[in-house]
Amino acid sequence: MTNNKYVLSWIDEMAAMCKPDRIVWIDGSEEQAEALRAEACATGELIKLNQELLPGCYLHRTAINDVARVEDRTFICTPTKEEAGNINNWVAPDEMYATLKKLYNGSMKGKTMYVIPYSMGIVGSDFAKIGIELTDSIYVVLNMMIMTRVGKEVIDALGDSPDYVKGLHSVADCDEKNRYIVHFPQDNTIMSINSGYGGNVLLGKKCFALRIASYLGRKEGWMAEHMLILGIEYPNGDIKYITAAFPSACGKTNLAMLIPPEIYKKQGYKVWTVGDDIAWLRVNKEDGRLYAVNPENGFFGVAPGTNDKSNPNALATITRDTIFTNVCHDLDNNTVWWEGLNDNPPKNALNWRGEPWDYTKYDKNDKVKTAGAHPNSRFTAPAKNCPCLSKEFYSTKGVPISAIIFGGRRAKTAPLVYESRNWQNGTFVGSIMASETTAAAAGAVGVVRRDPMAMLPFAGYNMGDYFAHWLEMGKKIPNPPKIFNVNWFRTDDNGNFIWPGFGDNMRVLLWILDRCEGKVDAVDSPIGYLPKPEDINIEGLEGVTLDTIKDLLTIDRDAWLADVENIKAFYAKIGDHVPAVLYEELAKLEANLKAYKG
Ligand code: GTP
Ligand code: SPV
Ligand code: MN
Repeated sequence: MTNNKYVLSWIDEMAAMCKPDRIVWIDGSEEQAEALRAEACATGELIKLNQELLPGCYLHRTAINDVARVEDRTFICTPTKEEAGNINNWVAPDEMYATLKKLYNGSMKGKTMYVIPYSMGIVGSDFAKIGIELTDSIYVVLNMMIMTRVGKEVIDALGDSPDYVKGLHSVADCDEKNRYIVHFPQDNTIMSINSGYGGNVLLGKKCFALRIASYLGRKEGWMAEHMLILGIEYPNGDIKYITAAFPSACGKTNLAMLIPPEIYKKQGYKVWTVGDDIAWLRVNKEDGRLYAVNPENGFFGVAPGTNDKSNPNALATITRDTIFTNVCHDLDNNTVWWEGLNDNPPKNALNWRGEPWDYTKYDKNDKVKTAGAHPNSRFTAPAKNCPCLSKEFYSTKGVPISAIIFGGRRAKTAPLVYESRNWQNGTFVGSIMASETTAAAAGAVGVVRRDPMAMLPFAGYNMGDYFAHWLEMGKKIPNPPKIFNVNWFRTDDNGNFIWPGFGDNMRVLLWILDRCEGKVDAVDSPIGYLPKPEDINIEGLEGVTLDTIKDLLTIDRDAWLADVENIKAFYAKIGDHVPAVLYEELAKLEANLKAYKG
């Protein structure tokens, strides 16, 4: 498909190591994809679902030991440890290449090596970057064909340039102990082995579009962030755009596709989705604003909790041409199910492991064992299926960003919303983000950890330098967005969420946009500007009163002071690359809190 000598010699080298029986180029055609689906169904890798109810939809199960990203097996192999920083796992490149070479040796024997040329961003646009993934998994090929732009036009756009990201993936034995997700930023190279799961193997996503891209962004003066992008259309037709960084499984897909509450819908407000997971951001020379594109072409979303009330747009998106991973298989009608879809769990079903499933044994305290669908089960669906997809999704220029929002899952401490004082203070607010861990990564769930800018597992270099890059970018944006922090997840004494969330988050977004326009006042507080409680519109909200909002906006001085100590320890762990101005911001926060009477 190409004469590009850099590409051809690299493929030769990788094939000599992995020893596949054959090499097949993916051209992006529907005929080829259909043949691969048929082959995967024949081997059991995919299950064809009810084509009347779910046209073009398939089910896949990963190995039981392989259901989430593996942060402790993810490495950033820069020449020096200092470049990767203390937060990332690091091994010297030569040593890591040697380790991997042994594991890849013959790992594709008896298999096919698929060559997937793909573009992150619209092929040939200024924002776009090209990658080639080599993989022995049809599941990966079919997912990449949904999540990215794949095929002949990409390799044609590359021409004879060496400027592409090399990605090698092999499922090998799916051996947990030898699972590696490795990045060599200086070599534009990603190597993944012994996994077949999502973020570990769809190399265009977290590996390229965040880890490698964040490294490139620092070098080239732009940003790669774990952010959704959405547009809010006002009744007069104006559309304002927001990006929001929340950690994995903390609500990006849901916010990106939200349906406005009735009171706004009837006035003519609309919400448009540009992206649900990753944003690439550049300064626009003409108006000096920050512009965002979504480099992906599909959604790899969390299935559990998705239903026609929480996210009807997602539900509509996944009714066709979708691959479901690790959900429950309803055998009576050959469809899929997951916890939170509805109150009718299938009676004759297989759980995510493929075993007969008894819904009456479901225990929400032990979901992994007793659930029909794995808590991190997912759908892969084309963006074009989404009923609220923004027409700007197809724009090569991106959308101008009015507000950047950070947010985490905090049962206590963080208020519903607050505004930072300026870009530097906003960078600080992002750097101190914390969230309870979720099932999106292997390990304990529900533990509060600091997750700066939701990038803890995704920054491709030293976290201190990443903060410095944020501060540098601020100096390069003549008209920067305002920066906010939100928390939809405060709970009451019984552990119930206080704020209704989902579509009603629009009420908070509108306050944020009003602040950006200078249309509404705010109250100064030790942590930043808070809304006046009456400025959060609660019209039409059952069970939420002005007192509820007041409660959601309280600052618990002692809890915050405890957080300050935790932040100090976290900054110390990141090490001496943390910019001095962030320590100044931290000192200001501490002084403000100590002086605060509540
Ligand atoms: P990744 O794809 O892992 O990056 O996740 P994400 O940030 O896109 O998260 P997603 O929107 O898929 O939401 C994850 C979980 O949070 C789902 O179970 C949702 O039901 C739940 N969730 C999303 N938004 C809200 C909200 O506003 N309130 C509450 N209480 N739960 C929410
Ligand atoms: C996340 O974990 O943030 C995801 C899913 O979006 S994965 O692609 O597995 O990283
Ligand atoms: Mn994500």
